[in-house]
Amino acid sequence: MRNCILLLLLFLIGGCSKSVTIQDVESTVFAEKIATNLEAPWSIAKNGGTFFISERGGTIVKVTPDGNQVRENVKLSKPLSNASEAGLLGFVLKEDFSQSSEAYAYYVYDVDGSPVNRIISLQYDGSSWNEKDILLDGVSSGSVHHGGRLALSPDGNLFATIGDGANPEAAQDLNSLNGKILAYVEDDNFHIYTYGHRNPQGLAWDYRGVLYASEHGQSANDEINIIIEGNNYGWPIIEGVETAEGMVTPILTSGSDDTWAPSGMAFYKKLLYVASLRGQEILIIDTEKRQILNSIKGYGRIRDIYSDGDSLYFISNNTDGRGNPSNDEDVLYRLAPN
Ligand SMILES: [Ca+2]
Repeated sequence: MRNCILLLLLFLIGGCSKSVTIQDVESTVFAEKIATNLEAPWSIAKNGGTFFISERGGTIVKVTPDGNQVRENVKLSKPLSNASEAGLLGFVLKEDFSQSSEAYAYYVYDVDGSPVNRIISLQYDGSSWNEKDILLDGVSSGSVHHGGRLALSPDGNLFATIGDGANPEAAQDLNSLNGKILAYVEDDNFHIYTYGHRNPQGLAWDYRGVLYASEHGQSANDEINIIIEGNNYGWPIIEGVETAEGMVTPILTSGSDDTWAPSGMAFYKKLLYVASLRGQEILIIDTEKRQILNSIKGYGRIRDIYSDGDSLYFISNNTDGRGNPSNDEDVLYRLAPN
């Protein structure tokens, strides 16, 4: 009884956030299907009550509040690369999408048979998406590790994650854009924000505006890093818990024996939710305590997670021909709030 009173007091003064939050999380684990029959979905965007889900094959699925689901064409000036992990990847709506009908997208195409990354703006006409301006081009991307995540910072700047393109040394080369997180200020160019990354695929800002990124390690040693401009995150010199002067070690790593294959992520109620492909789960992380509190399993490989502040949404990733998924369809889910 005394413990109960103590817990209640801690709860009332907000000092028991961890256990309260776990209860909160466990009660939200029921997931509702919002869209089904997605094909290798990669990124979730939302405007009002309408979702736009990018698919790696070069389409966007629109899901309206009444549940109507339509697959829309994306007209690009180059055919998409068929390389492993390549295609239409990151996708975000511009902040003023309701007025401008513009979005940003990240895709991989081939030059002389080799994959190249490009970031563009897209103009939406209500039923299809058309390439408008090229913001970044010509980032050669090797056979794998194309990065591909796009995200808008709280102050509206576009960020992009670029993989090392299977060329590890490029991550330490400040003349290369491979193995970098880039920032773009409107009417300017992309610049290198941080470097020494292997294949980062998730970006999210916490309630204080601190940026975090997820990154695929080499066979294991997946990482969650706090991203601060100018920092070197070590790849390929260090990985996982290894340390070196002038290089940053992650706040969390899967360790040398485990693999998450982390992709998209989002903050929700001050906790970080990370999509895990190989782990076939959503990791729930307290970034201040640097702890994994819990995970949500049972939906197969997870590619992206999105929070609109009221609910969390995620997409499974069982149809892109990778791994050994336990489910065989791809779905947009909503994690029902309490
Ligand atoms: Ca690292």
